[in-house]
Amino acid sequence: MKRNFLSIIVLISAVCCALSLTSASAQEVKKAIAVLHPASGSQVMGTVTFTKTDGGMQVVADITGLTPGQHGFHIHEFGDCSAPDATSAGGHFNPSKNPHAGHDDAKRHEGDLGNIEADSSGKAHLELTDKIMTMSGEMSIIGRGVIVHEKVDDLKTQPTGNAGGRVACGVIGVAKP
Ligand SMILES: [Cu+2]
Ligand SMILES: [Zn+2]
Repeated sequence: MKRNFLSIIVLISAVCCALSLTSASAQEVKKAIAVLHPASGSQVMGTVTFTKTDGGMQVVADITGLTPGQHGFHIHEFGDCSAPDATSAGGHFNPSKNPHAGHDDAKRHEGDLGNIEADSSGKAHLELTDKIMTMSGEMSIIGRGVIVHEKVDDLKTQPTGNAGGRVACGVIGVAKP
């Protein structure tokens, strides 16, 4: 008798758990965030948020600790910042196998966000709207890496834009809506 009671309790909690999992996965992801941490001995850190809007993906970045001027800014293939120089994040995220280019070019890596410009105090703020990024399916940016580079991206040298080393790295994760 006691045993039956116990198994009913176990069954009920299993059903509840399964139901809550289903509802969580059915909910569409509309906001993601990457928290950037210093790489290659830099002091560069910050946040990048990605928000799905009717006009496209809104990207907002706030980064500190940069040298003044422009720095290459990309989504890279892997959400792996484990290497001290962040090379573990792989190359630019490029599921469409396009050439490297600028953010506003028709053909570009999905991860090409161009440059972010730091002021004289090393702070950078960037806002842009992107028409091709997605948070679902094979081309999803969730789980990929965000990299800030040491140097300016020239938007044409293949396949990296000649932007030099990696000074910050973060992983794009699901954000609280
Ligand atoms: Cu990059
Ligand atoms: Zn690229």
